Amino acid sequence: MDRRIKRVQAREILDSRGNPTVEVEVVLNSGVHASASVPSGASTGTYESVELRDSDSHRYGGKGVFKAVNNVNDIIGPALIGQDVIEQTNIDKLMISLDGTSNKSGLGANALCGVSLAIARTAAVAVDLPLYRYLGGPYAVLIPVPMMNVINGGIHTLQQGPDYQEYMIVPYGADTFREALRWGSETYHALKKLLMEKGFKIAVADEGGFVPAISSNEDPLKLIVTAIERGGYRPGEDIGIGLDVAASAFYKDGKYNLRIENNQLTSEEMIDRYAELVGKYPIVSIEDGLSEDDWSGWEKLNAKLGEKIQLVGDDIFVTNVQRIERGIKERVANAVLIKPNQIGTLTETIAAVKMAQKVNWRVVVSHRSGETVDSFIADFTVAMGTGALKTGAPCRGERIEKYNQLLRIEDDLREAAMHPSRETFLY
Ligand code: 2PG
Ligand code: MG
Repeated sequence: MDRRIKRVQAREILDSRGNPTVEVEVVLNSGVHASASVPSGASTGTYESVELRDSDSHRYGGKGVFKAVNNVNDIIGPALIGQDVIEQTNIDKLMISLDGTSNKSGLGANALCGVSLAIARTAAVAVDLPLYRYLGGPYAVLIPVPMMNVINGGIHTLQQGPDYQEYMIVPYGADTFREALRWGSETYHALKKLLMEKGFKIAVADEGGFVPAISSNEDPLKLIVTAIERGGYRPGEDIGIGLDVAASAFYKDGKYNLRIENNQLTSEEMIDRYAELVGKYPIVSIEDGLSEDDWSGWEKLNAKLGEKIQLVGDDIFVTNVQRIERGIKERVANAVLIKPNQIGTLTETIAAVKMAQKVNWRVVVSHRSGETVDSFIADFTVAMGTGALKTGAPCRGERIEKYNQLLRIEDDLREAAMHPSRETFLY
């Protein structure tokens, strides 16, 4: 089989929010071809690689991606013709040098990411392996626990819900992924019923979670505990709770501005609040509890809660090895969120995962709030053996597709499939 690259073709497609994004198809001399598409964030970290947009106000409010598409079609693609598609690392390195900047503002992280993921998927087809096996090898057998975002707030609801961006359920007590998904879905439906009984309008936000118009950031936790019980599960035994506070979004001049509470808190007050919440509710994970610039606050947060729960850095680390390295040295967290498009290439994403795993940090692979039906991250999570994936509520096709792909992988692995033990989430 001739694995050399014949053509790399990008196009502008739409993501789940109806905004443009990049899709890339790779064609080999043999005729084998495959494609991948790039997701897009809303609560984007300041230090993420640059997502190139056209800024042409006549198209999609300036969000068009023709520039990134052209960079693939005119610059990256021609440079890759004739390369063996399994040379992922060399291809990624070549793209990084073609881009020539430290933040991918040259060609666009969306351009690089689309190509990088499409190269991996095409290579997997060329060697006739499922993507997770191609990337992870024969011992990639750990299926993740899903972290399912069932109540949405913050930017993802255009500030119509709570200040905290994501309230997730984490069905870590299930023995298989199939069971975990069922527990999560049943709890989601119990929550829907509960919200209806309480007179809330039922609408879902970008990631499929509900958006109750609520006046407290703590009330969603109470609702979720009730929903878990009504679903027939034990809070803290079968299903825990995870938060993505996305605190960078409401951090200004050294204070955390909680809109619905009409309250401004210091880092210390936020940390005390988390300690209190962890005492009251079965919270097993807090992501971005503090801002991307509040390193000293993070250090204190980790000193206080890092032995008890998972503290995940998203905006503060942005899948960037330099920032993760600093985080490890300064002991600011015990886990990292991983999003391939935050950094740009698959090779850099894998370096970030490995750096965290080397010091026994937890790794949570993540979708973006603007998604496509591409399920790359499901395979990637298994390939890397991270044990955790957050990809929204069990609702909306672009979220469900990742969960469905994990069902397929679990079936494909048969007896070899392994699942994180309950203790993984209970420190
Ligand atoms: C996050 C993500 C995904 P966004 O903050 O973790 O949930 O949101 O893609 O908007 O950055
Ligand atoms: Mg986040």
